[in-house]
Amino acid sequence: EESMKQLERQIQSGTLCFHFENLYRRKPGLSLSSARLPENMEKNRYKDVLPYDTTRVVLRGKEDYINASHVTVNMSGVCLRYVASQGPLPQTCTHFWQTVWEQKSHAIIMLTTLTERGRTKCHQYWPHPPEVKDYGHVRVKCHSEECNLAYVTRHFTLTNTKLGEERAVTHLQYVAWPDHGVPDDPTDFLLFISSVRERRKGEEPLIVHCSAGIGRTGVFITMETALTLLEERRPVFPLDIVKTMRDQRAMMVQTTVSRDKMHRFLSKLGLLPAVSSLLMFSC
Ligand code: PTR
Ligand code: PTR
Repeated sequence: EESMKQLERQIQSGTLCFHFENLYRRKPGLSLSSARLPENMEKNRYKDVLPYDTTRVVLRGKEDYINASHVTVNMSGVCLRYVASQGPLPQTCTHFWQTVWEQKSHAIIMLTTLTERGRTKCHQYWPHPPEVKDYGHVRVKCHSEECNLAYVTRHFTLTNTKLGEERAVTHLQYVAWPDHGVPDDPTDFLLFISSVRERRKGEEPLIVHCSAGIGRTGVFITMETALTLLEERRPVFPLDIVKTMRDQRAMMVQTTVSRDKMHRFLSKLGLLPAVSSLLMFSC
């Protein structure tokens, strides 16, 4: 395919990286005023990673703020919906579960471990099985926890104690993403993405988070989008995906890996140069 060849040429020549470095990290002209309200500052894990007012997730009720953004990728006939969020803090777990409930999500995709190199990256916002815990009006029961090498699958039942309604939610936590790096084994990561894709049903957004909700979350969304486009035999333009995301949440996708590492991915994956090229984006 012509577009694949073009993409490969852009990788080889370094122009893809060059254009990536020159993309704006934040869309000019968009305000961040809710995130900056004094009462909301303590709800932000990193004070330099804030949602735009236009795309932030607005909670029902008086306290309407969470550091999370609606991200919709709509290109070449493919439309995927996400909520990109920071890793919950102790004081924001309730808001996080309220988001899961109100957005009617079936799945939460977690791309970080709770600590990395002794530093906290995310609060444990769910109960251990078989415990039940209330987060505001959302009661969370964790039924099971199964691990394989790269990820953990958990099954939750959510009960809205105000409405008396129940819903099943799957938690998929990728645990093999090294700090300051890219997944070492691209096949692992691709497997994880396909197991996520199997859980998509209907229009409801997936909740995706890492620590800040920009680096690894951005890579995940890029990859799922690319795989879906490839399956539909549509061309993949990775930088268009990154730009679309940054128009909805600033700084999505953080850095690129060296060309060496990319070549290792290319040879490992063989048939999927377009996909592996996307793995060059890391956090
Ligand atoms: N100020 C933080 C830093 O760069 O140290 C913000 C930050 C933290 C940015 C983590 C990205 C991070 O990665 P991710 O979005 O994948 O959790
Ligand atoms: N994505 C970052 C970058 O290279 O810009 C790398 C990074 C990752 C920076 C995690 C900071 C991170 O968090 P912390 O400093 O809290 O470990």
